[in-house]
Amino acid sequence: MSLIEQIFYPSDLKRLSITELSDLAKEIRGLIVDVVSKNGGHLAPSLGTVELAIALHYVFDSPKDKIIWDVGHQAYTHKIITGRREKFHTLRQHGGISGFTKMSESPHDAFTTGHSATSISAGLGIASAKRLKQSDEKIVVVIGDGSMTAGQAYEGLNQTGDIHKDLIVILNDNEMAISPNVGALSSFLSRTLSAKYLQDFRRSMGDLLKSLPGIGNDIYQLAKRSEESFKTFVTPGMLFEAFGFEYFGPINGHKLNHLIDILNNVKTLSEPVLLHVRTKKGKGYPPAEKKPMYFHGVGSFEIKTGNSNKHRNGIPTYTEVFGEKLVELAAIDDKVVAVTAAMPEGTGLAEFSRRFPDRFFDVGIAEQHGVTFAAGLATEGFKPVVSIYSTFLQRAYDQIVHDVCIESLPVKFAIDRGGIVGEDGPTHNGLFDFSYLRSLPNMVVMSPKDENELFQMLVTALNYEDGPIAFRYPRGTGIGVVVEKDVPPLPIGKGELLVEGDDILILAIGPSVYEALSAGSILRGDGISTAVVNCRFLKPLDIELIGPLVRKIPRVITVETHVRQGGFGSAVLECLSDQGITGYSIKRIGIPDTFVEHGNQKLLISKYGIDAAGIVKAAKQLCALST
Ligand SMILES: Cc1ncc(C[n+]2csc(CCOP(=O)(O)OP(=O)(O)O)c2C)c(N)n1
Repeated sequence: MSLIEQIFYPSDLKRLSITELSDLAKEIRGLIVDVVSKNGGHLAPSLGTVELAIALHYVFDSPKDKIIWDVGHQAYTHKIITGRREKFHTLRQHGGISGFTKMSESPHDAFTTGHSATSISAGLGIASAKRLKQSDEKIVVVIGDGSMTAGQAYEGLNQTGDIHKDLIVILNDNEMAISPNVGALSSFLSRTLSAKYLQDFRRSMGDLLKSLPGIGNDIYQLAKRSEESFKTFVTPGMLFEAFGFEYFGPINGHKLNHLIDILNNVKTLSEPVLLHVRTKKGKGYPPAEKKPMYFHGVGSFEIKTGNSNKHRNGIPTYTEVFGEKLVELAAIDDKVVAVTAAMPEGTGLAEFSRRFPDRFFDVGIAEQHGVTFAAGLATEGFKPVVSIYSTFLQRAYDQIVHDVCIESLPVKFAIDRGGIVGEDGPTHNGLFDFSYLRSLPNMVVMSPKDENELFQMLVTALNYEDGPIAFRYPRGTGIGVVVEKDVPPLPIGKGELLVEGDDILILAIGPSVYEALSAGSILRGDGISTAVVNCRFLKPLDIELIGPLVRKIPRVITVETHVRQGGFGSAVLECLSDQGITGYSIKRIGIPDTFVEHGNQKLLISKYGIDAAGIVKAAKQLCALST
């Protein structure tokens, strides 16, 4: 029997020798590669933490001791050795194992994660609660160097040092976020080599000074004091020591015996500890070691070559269209600048960064800072395009309100991954942006029905100088329409009546427009005359178009890939009410008051009835109600 088959829970690990644990690490890597090659997932991050996860569960006693994985995308080994090996083949599938740590999935998942840099705050909260309860469990947090670029990490460190709780923070340093890590901190962390030279130098200087007769020891003490202050300028420990942490490392995160020894040591300490561990992203699977960025989060692939299994149908993704067109527009307008928060590839800005390095800003995993930074650029007459996924922009809400909207600064928000994203699940779905943006004074909000309209909205945004403007588009490929070479800006606040009809009025926005068009054809086939409107603008809503249509066709359906509360349907209701329009019946199609679980994007859209079939069903119910 293989070793992995003998491991159900962490207690099973504790019976193995170090050599057996190393063999187990190999088997675990095999399982991870096998499952991710079929289901897709965060391969490179999880391959980098195999030994770390084994060592942590070998030394600590989960779930009594708490292990918190920041983001949670690197926790596949943790899942495999905490009771989920047999279900691991369902990773990221609907009803299967989540791709992130999730409290409702296992008592070993001490905190639900998905967004970066929450782990220290959560860990400190748990540690503080444990001490109030006078219990002595250990709390361990694992956070990547990429996530250490996020401000929240420092808010957590700051309080930990201040209240001096015995929290163990493990810095998993692989010099990468999704792309190579950015910022002053990342170069600071990699100064280990100079620190090592310094240590050697210090040792030989000390020996020399102490050997001087008479004054040698005094000079040595003096030198040691000044060297201490010098040391702090060059070692990565400086920062964490300043926060009140005891710093250890850096150590090799793939050497199980070292990891286990040092974890056993730090376990005995009762103060804040930062253990700096060096790991290799993609470790053990050559294609991922070679291309850690590609294998950070990957779709299904062929194990032998690492090549993607996805057969592209030639239709570009929304992200690709956005990235390509932004480059074209930036080439003719040098005021266009782009801002991303550690996701140049994911947001389609990689080519922009190569073509216009001076006008490209990767701020790190710092969405809040990125938005205020863009506001600063806008005050100087630039046209900042802030491209952030819908779910991560939630982080920067106050900055949008306070730093952008109050002064109506012309910042352009390109909001990718709006709607249901699929396998990444509830932490990553972009289902709240309509409601959080449309409530803000001065903000214009658009959502394109297809990739050509995305281009039109980008042009509209770059031409709009009166204030902030946002356009929100989904994950995945476009509809397959031709993307024109040149388009004029859209008139602000104007929708379009796509199909006339008499019995049912479908008001849609974003990619739901095509579902509405398909539903319209089906309904017409059933003798129900259906009008379809592409609203385009959530704010301002085109009441001049919608009002008379509702009066004429008082059976209304609104469709959106967004929660129903506060979204597009709500905007329509509010608008009709404000106009004093009554006497209509309405069905709002969208996500009910729930978090949407992980699973295939199409499957979930259909599950929640946001597709043509769901619209047809709602239309027939409306017709039945009013006949
Ligand atoms: C707030 C937020 N912004 C962006 C992301 C997208 N994201 C997921 S992992 C990641 C990089 C994290 O780097 P690091 O912490 O070093 O972990 P690694 O993947 O290198 O193990 C990013 C930017 C996120 N999860 N949360």
